Amino acid sequence: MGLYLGIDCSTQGVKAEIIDTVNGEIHSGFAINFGKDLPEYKCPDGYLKNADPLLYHSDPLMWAAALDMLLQKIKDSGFKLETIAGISGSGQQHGSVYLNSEFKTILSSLNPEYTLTKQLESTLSRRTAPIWMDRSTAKECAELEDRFGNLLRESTGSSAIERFTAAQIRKFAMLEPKAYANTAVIHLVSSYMCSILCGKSAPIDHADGSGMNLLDLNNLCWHREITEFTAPGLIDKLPPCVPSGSIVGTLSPYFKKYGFKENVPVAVWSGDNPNSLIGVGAGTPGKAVISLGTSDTFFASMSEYHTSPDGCGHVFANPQGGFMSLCCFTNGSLARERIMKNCDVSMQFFDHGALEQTVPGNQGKLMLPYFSAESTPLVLYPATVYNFDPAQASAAELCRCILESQACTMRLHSAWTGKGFSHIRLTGGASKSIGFRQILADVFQAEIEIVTVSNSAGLGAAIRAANAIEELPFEKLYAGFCQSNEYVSPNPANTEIYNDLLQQYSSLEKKLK
Ligand code: XUL
Repeated sequence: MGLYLGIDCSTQGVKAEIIDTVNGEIHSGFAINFGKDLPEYKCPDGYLKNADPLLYHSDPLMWAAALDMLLQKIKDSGFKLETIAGISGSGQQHGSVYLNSEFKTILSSLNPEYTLTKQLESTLSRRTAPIWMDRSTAKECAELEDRFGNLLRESTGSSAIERFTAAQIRKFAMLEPKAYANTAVIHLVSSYMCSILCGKSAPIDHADGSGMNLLDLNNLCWHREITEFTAPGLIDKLPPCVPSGSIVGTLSPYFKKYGFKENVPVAVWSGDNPNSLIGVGAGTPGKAVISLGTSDTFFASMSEYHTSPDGCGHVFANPQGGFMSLCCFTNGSLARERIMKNCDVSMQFFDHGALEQTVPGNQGKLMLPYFSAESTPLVLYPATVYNFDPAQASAAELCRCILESQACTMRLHSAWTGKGFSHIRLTGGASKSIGFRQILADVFQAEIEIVTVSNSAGLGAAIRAANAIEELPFEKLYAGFCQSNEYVSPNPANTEIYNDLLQQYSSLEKKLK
């Protein structure tokens, strides 16, 4: 029994959740924001600004710097890191880090007198890391689809997807063959951060590995033909892929300076969505999850393997066993913030005033909220489309419009995952919005359950660590740490209104095609 640390390396920052399996406490609130705390890396929103609207890269050294800063912050808070019995983590999915042959040697002898950044600088064979927001690989996706067609979706759980790692690696290998040849190992954000903690190159877990278009979900091994086609010699540059419950090393002596004891076990890291599935206690089939973060995601544990017919949804290995579905809506909080900014209104108005001044269904006002390229449905170039004149609409109408439109797209594009869920767990920053909770309950005709910890990815990582290291059953950990404390029921008076709105949304979307 003890304390387990879950580190969440997300798009906009790095956070920690610590669970105490003895007394059931959760220690939260340790966070580093890339824009605010590490401005020298020039990633105010977590990525480097680029003139190309399809290109989104970030700086892997910034993630390492944030790890040092986070642990220092925890230590400075007076929390005793020597009490930590095990660690795991969570990374934004799909991002890839390219490292040369020095990586392993340098990791094995990290010097606590220097920062991680200083020591890792020379290990990058590609200075920047493409992240999940990148859409610059349409050509490579077309090549993968031409070569493998349906096999790609049936084997890897997803059609060729721009932000997934296969297309990103293929583009790099084609455009920069020398730098690719100089790459000894390609990590995901999760396995890169895990490697730093363990002081050796760490494996990728099956769940995060599923977001690469390279893992054969039939046998949970890298798919030989797909890796061979993606880039020469790729299979030798990929770390091993292991079950999400694996212990993959012990904490590098470098981290003793923060107060950790020796040989703390480290469980393999995973992606943010698989970790969130665990962090909200939904690792077995029954409940769906909506996570309202930088992107909005809808996911659920699956009772049987089936893929998304429109090619936008994904199947990943589920950290608790079996599979999970996932639909990613890139324009999540980004679109909500844009509307707030355009209307010059505060969060308070967005959530309360706007909804009180308007009626459910908003008299049919809808928009396609593609302020940046969208993953579901695939829209490569930003395009906001309204079925009314936004210049004539009030701020209240525009605010209701974005929330109802986002709920409609989530409902329509998640239909393939299962036959309607009667309970949906809500997590992420915007889950605090009372108004959005009711709209989601009404549009999905489901009971919405709000979980207490909003950083479900970090919590999921801590729970996975406790499960892997202490062998505590997931059900027991869910009962202790993943309770929901608020519930919102659908309002039957709105059923018809939202059924109509869903049809109207679907017609509007067809017009864009
Ligand atoms: C999922 C996806 C995002 C990232 C960042 O496919 O691209 O949700 O994991 O959170």
